[in-house]
Amino acid sequence: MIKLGLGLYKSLLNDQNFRFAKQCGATHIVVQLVDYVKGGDSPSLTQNYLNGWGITQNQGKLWELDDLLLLKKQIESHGLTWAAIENFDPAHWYDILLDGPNKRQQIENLKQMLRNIGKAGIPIMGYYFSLAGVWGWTSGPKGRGAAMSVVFDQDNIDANMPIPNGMVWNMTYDTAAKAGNLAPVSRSEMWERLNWFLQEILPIAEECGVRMVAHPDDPPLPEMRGTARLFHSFAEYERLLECSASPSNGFEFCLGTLQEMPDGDLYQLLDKHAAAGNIGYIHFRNVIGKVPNYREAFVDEGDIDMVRVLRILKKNNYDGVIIPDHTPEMSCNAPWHAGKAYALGYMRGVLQAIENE
Ligand SMILES: [Mn+2]
Repeated sequence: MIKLGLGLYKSLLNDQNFRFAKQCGATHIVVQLVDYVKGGDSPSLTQNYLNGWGITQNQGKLWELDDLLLLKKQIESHGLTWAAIENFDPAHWYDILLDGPNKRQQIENLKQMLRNIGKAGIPIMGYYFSLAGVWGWTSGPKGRGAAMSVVFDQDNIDANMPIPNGMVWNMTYDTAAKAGNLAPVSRSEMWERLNWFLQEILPIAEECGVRMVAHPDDPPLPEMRGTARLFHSFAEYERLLECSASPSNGFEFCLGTLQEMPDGDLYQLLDKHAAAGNIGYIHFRNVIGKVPNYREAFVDEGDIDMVRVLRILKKNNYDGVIIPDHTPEMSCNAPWHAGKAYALGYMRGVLQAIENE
């Protein structure tokens, strides 16, 4: 059975939003513990994030088992299941991404957190191995009915703008960093860093019963801000599986980001990896266009045939979670919630329609 889930940012992890998820028909929650999307109970992706998603000050503050168990209990008190955590805090692993002096300590910290995640019974940890991170979006009333939505238009940004020192993954981790910018980082260097990370982390993940799943690069350009991006095409994304045959190695399969890539047949890619069991969970997002020009769309109006997607998942007996990804924001007092409710209603409707096919 395909499971319907909702992803919640850190500022949304409260009873009201767990009830909201339940009301929308979701059974599973994907939790974000990094405080990067701003706006409290009304978060918005359509702010200007070109100068960063904010400052993180969680260096050395690990996710402790007691805190995870407390949140789990709260989620379960609403009859929901905690399906996954999405994204490490840059404070926890900036030197792993940057190959810096603290990477040894940071990988030991990540391992300790994985042990906590495993003990708490959370089966999946999603991560995004990227230096520039999610960056380069512009936004505006570009969606259907002038809905505020995320746009990528390479002509409107300077994709070569370097990353300032003290920043990685589009978040500041060191406000006192010396002036200057990150030196360029090559593709082979990025693969080396990812491989080191996987070799260290996957054995522990396996031991703890946690699956590590990687999000593709958003936006999927081969390079941004002087740094190579690992997962900008189908072929490069699939290379992740060649790094390790561990059952704990898999995909956080973002339909929107993959559709934005210039190459390949998304349905074939999905069919292949759903059949092989390589997918941890799915970002169910639609989009119009591809790099270098696209806009994120309502789930029913984009280039992806989402009904076909769900039929492919059903055919392969996919029993993981699907969550709406960033949805266009709707004109009302709760733009984020309305966007998610719209997407979840659509997803639930299609799932019911194809259930007995
Ligand atoms: Mn995504």
